[in-house]
Amino acid sequence: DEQQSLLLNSSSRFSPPQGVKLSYGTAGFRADASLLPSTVYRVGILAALRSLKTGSIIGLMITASHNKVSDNGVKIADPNGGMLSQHWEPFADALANAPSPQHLLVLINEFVAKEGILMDGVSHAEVLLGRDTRPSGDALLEAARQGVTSIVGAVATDMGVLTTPQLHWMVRARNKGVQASEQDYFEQLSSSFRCLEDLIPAEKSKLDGVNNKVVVDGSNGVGGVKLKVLRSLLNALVVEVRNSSEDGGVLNDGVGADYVQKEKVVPHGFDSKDAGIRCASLDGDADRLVYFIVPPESSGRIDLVDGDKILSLFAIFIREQLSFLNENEGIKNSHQARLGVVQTAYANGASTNYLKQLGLEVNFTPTGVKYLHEKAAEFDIGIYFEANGHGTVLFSESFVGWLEARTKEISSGSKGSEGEKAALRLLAVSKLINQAVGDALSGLLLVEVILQHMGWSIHRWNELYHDLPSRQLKVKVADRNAVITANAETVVVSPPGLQEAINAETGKYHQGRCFVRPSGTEDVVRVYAEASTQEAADTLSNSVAKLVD
Ligand code: NG1
Ligand code: ZN
Repeated sequence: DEQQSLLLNSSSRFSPPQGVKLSYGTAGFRADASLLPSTVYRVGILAALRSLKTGSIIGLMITASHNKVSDNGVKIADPNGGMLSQHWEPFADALANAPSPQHLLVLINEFVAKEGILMDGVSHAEVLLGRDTRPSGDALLEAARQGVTSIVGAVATDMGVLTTPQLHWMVRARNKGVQASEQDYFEQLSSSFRCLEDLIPAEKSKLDGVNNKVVVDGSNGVGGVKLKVLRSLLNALVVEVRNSSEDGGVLNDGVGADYVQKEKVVPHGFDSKDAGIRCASLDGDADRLVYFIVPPESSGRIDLVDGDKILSLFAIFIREQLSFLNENEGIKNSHQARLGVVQTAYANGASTNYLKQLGLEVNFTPTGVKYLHEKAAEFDIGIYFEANGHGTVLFSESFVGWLEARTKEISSGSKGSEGEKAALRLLAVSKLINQAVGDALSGLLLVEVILQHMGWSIHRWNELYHDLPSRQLKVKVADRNAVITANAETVVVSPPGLQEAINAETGKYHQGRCFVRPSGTEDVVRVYAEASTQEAADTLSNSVAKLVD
């Protein structure tokens, strides 16, 4: 019929690369861009089917994040703006690796039958397409569009060049039936930021050591471009953007959040003239954010203020607001909100200790945003961050509903009690911080306004606790999946004996901690070690790397 011939016809234009096996992984498909047209086309088909199945709008983002400019990738945003449901991942793998159009058709027909997807030609499907600034993005977007429209009744809407979190935000907003243009995104972020600024305690706003300027490294990508639009809607905050895509530098080359966090060195475009000022780095698609300080002496090293410290800052602020709510509202109005924080094993041990000392509930999940996000969604307010700077703050619908009801009672003009102000602040945070995925732009605005609220400089913030020295290594092995872990990847269960050997090594070091796990995005086993000195962390990681090899 019409559908079958449409698929056969369009798929014959996109032959899969020979001898390459692709896997959806924790961050979608990623590879050298020249290998990807057929994969992106097929993910377009998958997105259209997902839209038919869910009766909702789906997102398709073309990006390879912090990877090199010649790479690209593709991932799906589900109706709520989160990652593709895990039970569709095997289908994504099968589609990408189907050797011929005929195989592809069989796979699609089987899957459609199994999932009970209605392909009556009448049902409507819509996929929002976005891409980052990579030169290969244009052609891959066209492949995605052809994939989507090879399903009868499906339309593809090109949203243009976007950050990854912007596309996720739009998908979520469209499915909630609210305004979802890029302008709406900027309006929501800037208005909730201004609301938080207006609620800064008067005595805090003029403290020493706090200035209203931040200098941002855009990784030569899309984030800097969007940040320039956003800053035009703010007045009190001065944002200087460097390494923006139109500046001509190479994407992610010696710049960006991944580089700064892993190498702990000054990115291109920054030098000792920036010593002591507040600096931040975004990654290539602006879903990661880290801060850093250039020290006065020109060693080339930086003081890193990573995702763990961003999490800690958010946790302090939110905990303070919750305690104002509880103190001032008494039992009658009080909604005992459950606050939880979520980390992975890569979180610096000093951050975990600090959060526990604050009396917070700290949870651990395996690496991968989807796991952290899912755990954080169990709380009224769930804060999650990876050390690399990907994270956000999730608010439960019931708690947002409570905040909305509570703040409606507040007569405009009189911002009343501390409890009322706290409710207004929390509601503004829920609008500022992206509820779909980690978002460097909304994260940056929240960090900035909290620092102003506290009257803190970046130095004061960085002094919350001192990171334990750590070292991360990669080991190439014959089969990385021979390493099987448990307890949020902190223990090796297979091969037998490996964990005992790791324990024996780790036990030799003061404050030693070490774990190994297979990477979800690279063909390596990662080794992470922490100890009381850098030398000890280095030696521990090296000896454990030998055990893995
Ligand atoms: P893998 O390759 O599974 O370690 C890396 C990052 C993750 C996450 C994903 C997705 C580290 C140690 N791992 O995963 O945190 O960001 O990429 O991009 O940073
Ligand atoms: Zn990214």
